[in-house]
Amino acid sequence: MRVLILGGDGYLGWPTAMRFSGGGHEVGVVDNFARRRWVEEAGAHSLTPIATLDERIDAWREVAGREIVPYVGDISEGTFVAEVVREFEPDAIVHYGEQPSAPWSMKSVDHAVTTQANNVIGSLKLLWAIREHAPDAHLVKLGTMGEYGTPNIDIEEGFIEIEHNGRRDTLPFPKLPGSLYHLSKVHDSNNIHFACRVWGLRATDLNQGVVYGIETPETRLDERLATRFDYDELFGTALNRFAVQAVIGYPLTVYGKGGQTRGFLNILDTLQCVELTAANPPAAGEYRVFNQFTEVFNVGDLAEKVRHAAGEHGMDVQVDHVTNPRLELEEHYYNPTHTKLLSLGLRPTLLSETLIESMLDVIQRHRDRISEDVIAPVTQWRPEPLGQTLT
Ligand code: NAD
Ligand code: USQ
Repeated sequence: MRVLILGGDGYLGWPTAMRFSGGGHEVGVVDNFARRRWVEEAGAHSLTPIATLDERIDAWREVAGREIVPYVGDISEGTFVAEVVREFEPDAIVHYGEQPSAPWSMKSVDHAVTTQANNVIGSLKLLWAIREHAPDAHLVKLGTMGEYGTPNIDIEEGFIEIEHNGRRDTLPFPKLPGSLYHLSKVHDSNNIHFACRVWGLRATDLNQGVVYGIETPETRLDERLATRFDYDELFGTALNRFAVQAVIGYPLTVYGKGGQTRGFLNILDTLQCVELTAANPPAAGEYRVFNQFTEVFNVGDLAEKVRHAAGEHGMDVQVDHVTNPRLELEEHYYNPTHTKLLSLGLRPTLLSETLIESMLDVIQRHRDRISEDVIAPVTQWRPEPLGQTLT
């Protein structure tokens, strides 16, 4: 299969590129290095030292004897992505190439506009490129569980059967995202659904939960193949941040009561899910939604798990309840369905003490690179905290 990976220099994109390439597929990666710039502008950096994309590709050739073709450019600008799709002739396109941080999207009007323009225009240009140059290609698009928000009913996989005034229909599941970033993914989903309904494209929207983990079998092959790992308030995600905080004895930053409940998955399972999805494409005109996570935790319990595993490692870790910078429900019902990837053969990598301890080991190795200054949450959802009532 010819697989084009948009965002192939990122946290998830680079390991995905190596996985497909190692599996014998022809791989192209597209990136404009925006993530590297955004993190640097925030005064932060990846915990793991990361090679340039060219160095990574050279190292992969040396280690695996395989080529990965780089395309450097911005998918939201001009005709760049159309030219790449025309030249590469992909069978599958894995689209990770977006601004992924909720707090970053809430920092200022410029950050909000950049997030939505980058994500929505980039995906829209991609849809036109597929329509014009590769109408049979399968779009595997990374969406987010946060598109649904936290409604007081069970969350289905993309669609819900509704009875209204005596009539029934199956319609897109209602969306109540909690940040302008998450909202950009809702806009994407609507555009992708439209492109399938109206142009007959085929796509799978992967509503992914929060990813954790540092290493994959491929990143371990050579230090130049490491993927990035962020722990700052903007680009670090909950469990990854807690593990870094534990290593340096920084009290774990549970926001508010810590009852916020989310779907989580290991980076190894992101790769498994994307591989399984690409191997099982939908029919022409079909728009599928898979909820991509393996376990549900609330943030407070997650912090306790890290505290306990770190304790076994001889670290004395405190858990702090800091004022929540976000506007979100801190105690709520959460029961999302996630059966479609399991029925394709997903074998979940569940969060264990051993797994947390192995993350702590890797973080220990890079301990000198950790900067405490970028950990505390400063980006507020509202100009002044107005309490935590979400309406
Ligand atoms: P990332 O920022 O590390 O990867 C995205 C990559 O896309 C970056 O390398 C960036 O430079 C590139 N990019 C962004 N805009 C681009 C553009 N206009 N043109 C070309 N390249 C562009 O983020 P990640 O954590 O690897 O996430 C990948 C995708 O998965 C994102 O779409 C994100 O929203 C989604 N996702 C991530 C998580 C998570 O926990 N990491 C969870 C759910 C969904
Ligand atoms: N949280 C804390 N303390 C922290 C960091 C986060 O309590 O130090 C809480 C947040 O308040 C939130 C939860 O943990 O309730 C998750 O926050 P997060 O920063 O780990 O994840 P989120 O902002 O939701 O975004 C991440 C990725 C994004 C992806 C999303 C999947 O950055 O790209 O779309 O996870 S999901 O959450 O399912 O929408």
